[in-house]
Amino acid sequence: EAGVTRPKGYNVSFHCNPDMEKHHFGQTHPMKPWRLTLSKSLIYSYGMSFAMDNYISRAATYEELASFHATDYLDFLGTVLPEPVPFDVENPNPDLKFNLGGSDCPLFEGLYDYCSMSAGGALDAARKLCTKQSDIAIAWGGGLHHAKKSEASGFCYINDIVIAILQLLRCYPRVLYIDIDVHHGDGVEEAFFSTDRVMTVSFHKYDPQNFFPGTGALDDNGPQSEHNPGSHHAINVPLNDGITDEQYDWLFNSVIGKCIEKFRPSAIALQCGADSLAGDRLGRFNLQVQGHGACVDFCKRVGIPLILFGGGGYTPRNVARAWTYETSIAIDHQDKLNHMIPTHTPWRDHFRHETLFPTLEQILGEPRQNRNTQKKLQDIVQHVTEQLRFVQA
Ligand code: ZLV
Ligand code: CA
Ligand code: ZN
Repeated sequence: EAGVTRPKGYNVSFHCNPDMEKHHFGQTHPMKPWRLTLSKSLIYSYGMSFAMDNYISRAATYEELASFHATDYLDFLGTVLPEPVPFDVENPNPDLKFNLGGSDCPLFEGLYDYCSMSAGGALDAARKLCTKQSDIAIAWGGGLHHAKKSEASGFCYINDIVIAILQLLRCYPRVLYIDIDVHHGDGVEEAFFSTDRVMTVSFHKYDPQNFFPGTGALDDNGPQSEHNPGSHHAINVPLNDGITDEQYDWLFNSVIGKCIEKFRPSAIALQCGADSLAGDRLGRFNLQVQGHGACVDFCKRVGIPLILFGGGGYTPRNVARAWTYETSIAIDHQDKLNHMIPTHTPWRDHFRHETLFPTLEQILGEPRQNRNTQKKLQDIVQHVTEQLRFVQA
């Protein structure tokens, strides 16, 4: 395609599975797997596939899922049928087995396939970094950071991130996990509580009574003991509504800059949940595509292997804009984007009523009042600096 040349700098691989995108959580559920189709359609319409290695990912095997998950959980996940849990007047809040079948984590047709395809893409991406065939590997179908060893949580059933990081640990001594989804990355944090080979950092809206999952306070740094090598390796950045690009950029640079200096990671895993964008159906922040993408750009500039995951994101057109912009950063085409005209209007004319072609940079939604003071942000950086005194690479 004219105008698209292979960048000299980085080898980028793109991992997706169109079969994953066909699944439905249910009419009213905010998680829409077709946002992946919309994102891909926008990415391809800019010709970006010509600057990357494109792979249809396979489904992860049972054994691969079992590298993190308990087998009784996997066995149940593989056999449950998408029957609605019958309503029982005697017991209106049934104890769900493995938290499966409620309104956050419904049972739907093909659930096990959906989960294993999400994990398969993440795992394929990690393997490309291990073999050094890619410098940056993209798995927008992954990023399901709430899933626990034996429990589904917050729209997540299988923790593809944990599985992919376990793969990275086979060939890299230390992995820095960064989570810019608006929710706390609790499942990934907990999985690596007891190792000093993974440092986890989550930026999120924190309001324990009113915002899911309610964990991730500034001083939540995991189990602290002299016998736990993982002590001080869980970092949390709790935020209030309405944080702006400028504040987020300053915080991200300060916090991640210090983490890299102290921890000296050999690879970075970045969860790019797009629900931290302004206008997100479930989100609370005021980030624009530029501010969200600046995190990807920062991580890329570190110059070590980088895996990009998707995650949350509940206003599909904004999700597609962010992940398209971030794909362009990976392939070093972000400066050209403004001058490029996509070859077709994406799938189902989802953008058509906005403009003839989607403007990547103008996202939908009213800004929220910013409730983050500069003082609070400085306190966060101060606390992180103190935590990192205990860390050595
Ligand atoms: O973006 O849900 O608040 C990664 C991710 O981080 C809750 N869940 C739990 C705690 C009590 N429940 C409420 C149950 C609600 C069930 C259905 C919704 C339906 C319509 C609109 C919004 C929600 C909803 N659910 C909003 N927030 C929740 C959270 C889970 C958030 C998961 C974020 C996942 C993919
Ligand atoms: Ca987060
Ligand atoms: Zn989220």
